[in-house]
Amino acid sequence: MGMGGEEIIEGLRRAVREYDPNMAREYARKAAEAGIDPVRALEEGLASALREIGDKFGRGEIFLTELVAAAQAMEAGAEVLKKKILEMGRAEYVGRFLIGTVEGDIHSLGKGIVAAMLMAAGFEVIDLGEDVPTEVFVEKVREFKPDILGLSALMTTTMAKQREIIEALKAAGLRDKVKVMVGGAPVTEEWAREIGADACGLDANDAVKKALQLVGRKVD
Ligand code: B12
Repeated sequence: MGMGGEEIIEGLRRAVREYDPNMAREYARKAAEAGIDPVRALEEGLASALREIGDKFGRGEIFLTELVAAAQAMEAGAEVLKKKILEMGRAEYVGRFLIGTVEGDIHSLGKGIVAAMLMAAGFEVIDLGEDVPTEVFVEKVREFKPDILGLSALMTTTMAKQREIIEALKAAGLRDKVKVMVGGAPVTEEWAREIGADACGLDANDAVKKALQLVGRKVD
């Protein structure tokens, strides 16, 4: 027999803590082979270690180069696990989801996981990338007519853009034509209500559940 689940999850965490993309890829493959839920491997393995590293960075205990290296390790493992998520999804089409990270913000990992999960749940996902200007979100909503617009913001300083985009949609007469979901580490239910978003996704599972509800699908 191969390794146990907990051992593999710990290996994923270690790969991020040791800034080792090869190890992350290797343990991600092991997780896939062992039939571990890829979302659990992403969240409890890779992302939990990356957030620890983020806290250390926030306290000034490590340098930006180390944060970058940890993110690269996470990304290497996430690539393998996202593929697994997509393989597992065989859902019928449920709607179109336009997603992007707001202007001034280049964080992409969480958005990428949410996008993969939404695809597996049957959404057609159009990813506008990172550092997306408010006007571009408005233009693309007009062009693609998505059912839902998802806005990712990872910093307290860029969260305000989520409000700005909702206001810009109103000014363009588009607000009642699209549902808006917000997400990212600093985003809360309270913030979503305050800025008039339709929902917020606290993690990838929560994001999928609420997105399905917004397009009128039953969720168990
Ligand atoms: C990795 C990381 C980076 C990487 C990003 C790599 C990449 N390609 O994304 C790098 C090293 C490049 C980086 C850069 C910076 N970072 Co940074 N980073 C992080 C870190 C450690 C983890 C973020 C992450 O990927 N988490 C893992 C994923 C899976 O989780 P997630 O992003 O939260 O996403 C989940 C949910 O939030 C939700 N979700 C996310 N998006 C969406 C969208 C929708 C629509 C929905 C529904 C749900 C949803 O679902 C996701 C899946 O579960 C965080 C710490 C933290 N606690 O978040 C700091 C953090 C966000 N960064 C921070 C800072 C300060 C920076 C820099 C300014 C550093 C610098 N001096 O240059 C730059 C910013 C540059 C810029 N202009 O954006 C601060 C922000 C502080 C603040 N003001 O709020 C944090 C909190 C670290 C800290 N404690 O200081 N960073």
